[in-house]
Amino acid sequence: MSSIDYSQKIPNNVDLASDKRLQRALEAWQPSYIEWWNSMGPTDFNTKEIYLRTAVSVDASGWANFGFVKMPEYRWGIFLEPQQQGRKIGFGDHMGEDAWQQVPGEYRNWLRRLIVTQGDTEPASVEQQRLLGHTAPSLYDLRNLFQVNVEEGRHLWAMVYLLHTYFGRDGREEAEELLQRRSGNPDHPRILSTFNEPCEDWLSFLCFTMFTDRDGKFQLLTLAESGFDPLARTCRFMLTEEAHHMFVGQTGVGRVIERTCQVMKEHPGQDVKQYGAIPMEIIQRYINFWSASSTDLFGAEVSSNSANFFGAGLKGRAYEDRQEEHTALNQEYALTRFTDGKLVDENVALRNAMNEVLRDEYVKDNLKGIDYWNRVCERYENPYRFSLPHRRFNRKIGDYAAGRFDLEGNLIDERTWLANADKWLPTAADKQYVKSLMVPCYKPGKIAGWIAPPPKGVDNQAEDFEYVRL
Ligand code: BYC
Ligand code: FE
Ligand code: FE
Repeated sequence: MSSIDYSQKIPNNVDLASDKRLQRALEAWQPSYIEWWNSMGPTDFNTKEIYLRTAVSVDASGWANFGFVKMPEYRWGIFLEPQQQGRKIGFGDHMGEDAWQQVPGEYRNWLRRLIVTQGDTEPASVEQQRLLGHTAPSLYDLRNLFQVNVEEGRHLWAMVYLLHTYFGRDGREEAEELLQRRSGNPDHPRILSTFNEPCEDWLSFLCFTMFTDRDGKFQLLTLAESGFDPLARTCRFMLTEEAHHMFVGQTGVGRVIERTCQVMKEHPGQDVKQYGAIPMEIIQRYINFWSASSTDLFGAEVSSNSANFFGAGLKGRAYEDRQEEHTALNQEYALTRFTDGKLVDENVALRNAMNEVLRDEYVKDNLKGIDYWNRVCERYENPYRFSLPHRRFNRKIGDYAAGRFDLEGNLIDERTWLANADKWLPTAADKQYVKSLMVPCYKPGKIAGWIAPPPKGVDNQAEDFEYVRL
């Protein structure tokens, strides 16, 4: 079944109505979710009508449905890709066995932990972004923010569905807790690092959707391979939503760069700040911060968890089908480790390096984004070039957290770090300047002075379309 039943209280394509107990449990969680949204979501815009897309089916054409919706009335629901008959587990120790339709008992805790960690990031991001609606550079951008927010809300639904359906009482408890942790709260924080970082201005938001949502893409790709079939199916559908989030980030930062290029062209040799644009160096420092923090989200370079998840068939590699070999046994991965203050080349068992294998894919994908931004510079004949910091730069998780590394990944001492940190990471003055630009621009068709307009409207709407009725 690929079409989605919207006549139900909880829209779904999993025939929820046929399982009354589950339906009741989810309907009992629904008010807690709405309460969370109404306190921790973009609350000041709850009464506004927003031009949002809603999935009508899980097919490629299912996204063509746009309309005005108030966010608390968004039809959050449960959408899984259709089950493939006879699907087999594609990697690890259970390779070739039938994919699991129920939780395999011996892996229950690992699986629950993966689902909870994934689920926790979704509401966290909504909390991080909850005030950005007050300062969007245009109605187009405001609408994109809210589209991302409601879809992250739906991603939480996706994980809660799995917890309720397959994990019984402790699953329901975890689902409650997903609504209780709070981004940045020192007593009850979100699970993963980046999801506790403040995201208070739009340049941060655009970097977040570029780099942090891209971690989402790669983690979802690995879970889309899972031997636990319901997880794989839900992640495949989530990936179609994720693509838009990264589009917002990549093109958004591109438009900031474009605006700076325009100002530099019009006023050669002058400080672009005089004209309300964001200097390239500040953009680069924001890139450095958010890309490094998001690089942490892949976990430690050498991780027995990652080996266990892979061996058990719970979490594969991205695009596992492109691999020649799927057990990852008796193979090694060459890694530069950082131990006792020294960088040392070492071969580690491939399964233990799965976090790093995935990080490799992530870095490659990020580099494509950097190229895209540099093409914007080229188009304006601007000599500035952006770069991706080395994966060792400013890490808080894994081997490299124990040392200091420059943007090229060279080991440096603390003095060199302190002497350069202001060149590499956003300074208090940078943040203050960026914040000073954050004034809302909500006239249809108008755009704030620090970002270029989008080349094309959402759903091909005209330039002056009123995406949000304020
Ligand atoms: N921050 O063995 P290790 C998204 C912990 S984003 C804090 O390397 P593992 C989205 C780790 O939990 C995608 N703690 O860990 C994007 C472990 O803790 P314990 C989210 C961290 O398990 C934007 C210890 O350190 N999905 O969807 O191999 C908007 C040892 O580390 C961090 C997933 O993450 C960190 N950065 O790898 C909205 C997928 N890194 O056992 C949404 C599910 C590690 O000592 N999660 N630790 O208590 C996983 O696959 C794994 O949990 C991780 C960590 C890859 C995150
Ligand atoms: Fe998400
Ligand atoms: Fe996302």
